Amino acid sequence: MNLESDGSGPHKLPRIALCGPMGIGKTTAVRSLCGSLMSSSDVRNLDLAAHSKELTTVGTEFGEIDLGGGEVVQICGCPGQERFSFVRQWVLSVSLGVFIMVDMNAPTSLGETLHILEEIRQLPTAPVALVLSARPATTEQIETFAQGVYSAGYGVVPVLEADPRERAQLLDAMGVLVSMLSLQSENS
Ligand SMILES: Nc1nc2c(ncn2[C@@H]2O[C@H](COP(=O)(O)OP(=O)(O)OP(=O)(O)O)[C@@H](O)[C@H]2O)c(=O)[nH]1
Ligand SMILES: [Mg+2]
Repeated sequence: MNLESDGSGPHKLPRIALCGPMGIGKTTAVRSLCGSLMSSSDVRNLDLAAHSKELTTVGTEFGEIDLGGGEVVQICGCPGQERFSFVRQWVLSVSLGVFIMVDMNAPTSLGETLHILEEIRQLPTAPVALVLSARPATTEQIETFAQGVYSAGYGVVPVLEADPRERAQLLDAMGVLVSMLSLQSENS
């Protein structure tokens, strides 16, 4: 497997972005995957109306993981608050792949996902996108969600399930994304 980097990372590593709403577990996932090998940009959360958690991400956070066979990727967590959407848009523009993390139980999840897919579609070089169902969801919920994405005109976007606290589940999802990227680079 040989992923082509877009050359924009500090070490020219292929970059994979995590985005999704406040509190879905982006920082948690970067920490699960990268442990202490990460830079964080969390500060005290002053928007307790949006989410009651203590900390929130206001910049970007970066970590690295070795997927084996010498394949190292950079993971980049975005801030979830919509006032930092410009940060997300920048991260998406310099990433090869993106996980859109969602809670299928939230009524806003489809709209938020379509919004991010539209941002991705507007980019000159769009990253490969996958949806990560980050909270327990039924098969029916996942199918309805995937159908909603398809009906909105964004094609077949794979929906995978992973708990942001579970490294093994995240690595499985990462493996699927890396396979998709490899296929894309073979076909281009
Ligand atoms: N129940 C549950 N809680 C989770 C899960 N993943 C993360 N959490 C908790 O949810 C909270 C939010 O986690 P963060 O990782 O800070 O969320 P974030 O997406 O980075 O949020 P912002 O940076 O504010 O956009 C933390 O207290 C986590 O412990 C999960 O899968 N299930
Ligand atoms: Mg965060």
